[in-house]
Amino acid sequence: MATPFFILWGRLNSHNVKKVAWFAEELGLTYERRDIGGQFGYTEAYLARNPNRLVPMIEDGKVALWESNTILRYMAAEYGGERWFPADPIDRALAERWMDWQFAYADAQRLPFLSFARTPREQWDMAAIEQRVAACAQHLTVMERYLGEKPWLSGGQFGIGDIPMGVYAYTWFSLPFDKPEFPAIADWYGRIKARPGFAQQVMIPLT
Ligand SMILES: N[C@@H](CCC(=O)N[C@@H](CS)C(=O)NCC(=O)O)C(=O)O
Repeated sequence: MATPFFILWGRLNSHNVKKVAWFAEELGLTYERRDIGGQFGYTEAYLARNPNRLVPMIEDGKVALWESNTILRYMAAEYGGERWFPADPIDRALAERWMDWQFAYADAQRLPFLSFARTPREQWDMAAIEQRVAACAQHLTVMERYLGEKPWLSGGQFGIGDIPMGVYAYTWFSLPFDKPEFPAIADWYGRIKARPGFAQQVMIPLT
């Protein structure tokens, strides 16, 4: 086996770890993923490098880096080149804004996800879940409009701007709650699902 480019620390049932694992596949980088966080707990050695007590973190021999979207930007710049990290600041910013936008979306989707994946059904608070699903839908209306004009969140071609919301879209489409339909998002998601790295690293049972 080729020497791994980097170590990816983090359990794969984390949305934020999935982003990095998927992007590594897109870039064709070899890496070794090590389970840590959640049910695996943390080691003192890990916490010395990432005191947030969160995953993911990568180590590539040059840097130990945490914050998933920062990791994506770093990987694109360091290992991807112009294809993944355009020199034009406007092209780059128009794609990258969807990465920051994703965090507010993730807040809205947290309760429906945690209820479905990690809470016994009899404890579901359906009123609260429905309220949060409606909040997700409100965010997605903005994305729907954009994807009616551009094929990808990154613009003309798939890029790092699509990665964070791609991961959260898998969860959205997997949730068994009543949800409005978003045709442009469904079309984009169909193309995302066809990417081998996504199928491999993201489309795993929600736990
Ligand atoms: N903003 C951080 C958030 C990281 C985060 O919240 N990670 C969650 C998993 S998605 C976590 O580490 N939870 C605690 C744990 O797994 O021990 C990032 O994007 O990397």
